[in-house]
Amino acid sequence: MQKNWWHKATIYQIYPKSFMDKNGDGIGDLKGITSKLDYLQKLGITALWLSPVYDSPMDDNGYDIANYEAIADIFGDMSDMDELLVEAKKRDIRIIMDLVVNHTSDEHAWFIEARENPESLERDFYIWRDKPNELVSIFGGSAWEYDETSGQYYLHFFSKKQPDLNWENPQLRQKVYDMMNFWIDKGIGGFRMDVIDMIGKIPDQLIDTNGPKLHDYIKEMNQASFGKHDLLTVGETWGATPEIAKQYSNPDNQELSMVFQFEHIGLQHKPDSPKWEYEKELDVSALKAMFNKWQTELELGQGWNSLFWNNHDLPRVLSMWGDTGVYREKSAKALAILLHLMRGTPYIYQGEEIGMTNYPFKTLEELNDIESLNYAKEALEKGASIEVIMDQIRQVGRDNARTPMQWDTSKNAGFSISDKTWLSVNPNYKDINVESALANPESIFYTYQKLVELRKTQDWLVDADFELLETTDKVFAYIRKTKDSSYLIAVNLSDQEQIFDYNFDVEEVVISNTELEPITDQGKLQAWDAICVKVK
Ligand code: TEU
Ligand code: CA
Repeated sequence: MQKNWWHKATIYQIYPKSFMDKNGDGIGDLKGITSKLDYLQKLGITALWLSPVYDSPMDDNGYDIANYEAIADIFGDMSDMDELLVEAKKRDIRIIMDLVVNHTSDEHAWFIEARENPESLERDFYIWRDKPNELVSIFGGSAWEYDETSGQYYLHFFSKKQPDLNWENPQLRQKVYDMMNFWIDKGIGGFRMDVIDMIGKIPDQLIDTNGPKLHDYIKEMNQASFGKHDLLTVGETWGATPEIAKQYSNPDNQELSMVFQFEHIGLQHKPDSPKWEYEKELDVSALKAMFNKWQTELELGQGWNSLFWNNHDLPRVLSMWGDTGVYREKSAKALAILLHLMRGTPYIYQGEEIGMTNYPFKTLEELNDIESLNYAKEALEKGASIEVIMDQIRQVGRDNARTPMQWDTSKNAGFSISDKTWLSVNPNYKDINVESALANPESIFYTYQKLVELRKTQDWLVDADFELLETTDKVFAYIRKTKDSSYLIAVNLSDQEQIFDYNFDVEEVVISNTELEPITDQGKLQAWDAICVKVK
């Protein structure tokens, strides 16, 4: 079975607006990222996934692209991008670009032409109808927007400024592949593919995701662009089941390296409800059952998992499922150990490695995210109270993940010298920041550093089977087994002592966030204990 570099990789996601501001305008930029490469090298990560840095009016923070082959002014220019690629390469770090091809910005030249000239080639790059149907936008309201100029409606599954592309059009598809090759020729390490499961939509049949031609398009894309190169490709697929994920990631199918599946993230909200109806407590049994399913179904050679708790669309996992009080450090390490020792490629979202938390938003004025703002407007109109809305946004709003990276204890946490940053810095930055983390050998940072190192050096993390152990509710324990060795991973996902009477003979401690003895002695796990041991 062929193995690729990304089987032993850990990927670090950067949200460019919030990582590091080098020119002092209050917004992160490419030079800022380059200036922090030594830090990232110290963490040890193999590749960076950059959320979009392309030219964009920033209606959805760059997920609305006006020019795929240019850099947004706020981030710098193409020479800054080239410099980042060169400097990253020197440190053995690859750059994964965000590929947003379900839609463009309405300010993209294709859409401008399509709108102004209904006879143009570009008209058919988008989806136009005389009458809207009942499809709704993920950001609220109808998915159809009336265009005065031509008297037709265009489809937009996200904001009005994000018209959906028409993948049925072969010329459009070729233009996308050419653009991908432009980036591949620059020497990038791969693509993260935004809502890729939506490109096969059939609006007239109300099919948004997993349309009948989806996998044909992906195979065609593979052949026409990245297939000939040793790149990492990861699709964002909210509705993927293990069956679907295998279809994408089985190497024989020549589609993608892996996909992001979101089933575990679904536990953050009430079943079959919008994300805003969040769950106060983690259902640990459900979480175990889900991971068990994904870990056993996607066997090596049959498919490959991606492993993540956080991204730029999700609340901070520590605030959601960990402990932001006395057990902040310990619970952050526990969540990391639990996830990173499973089978798949782990992803770290900026700030996760120092235990950053949600932001205490109090008013709508403090927000930037179009999804939260649209939701608040709609909910207020329907009579919801602002207190309830703000509570929901504090728990699950996307801006929680997007506040500036906390580097040190200086002004704006060292993120920017400007008086105002585009989103406020979390007031807890004096306690939670990179400088303090690096100075403390017991910090969360060093647990992540160790996990990244293990991923590179321990073959069993890739090869071993996964077997869930039967334990009490709050304990998540599993065995990774190869033909010559076994590893036990046991984590207490609560702040209460838990029984753990599994009988094991420790050969070696691989990683832990605790002293091992109490566990072996008492058959118990203390609050947020997490261990990985090689067992006889
Ligand atoms: O996200 C896809 C998506 O479906 C999200 O909008 C998701 O439903 C929501 O964030 C949950 O709160 C991708 C990007 O990751 C996101 O940032 C973009 O806004 C979106 O696509 C449109 O490009
Ligand atoms: Ca800047």
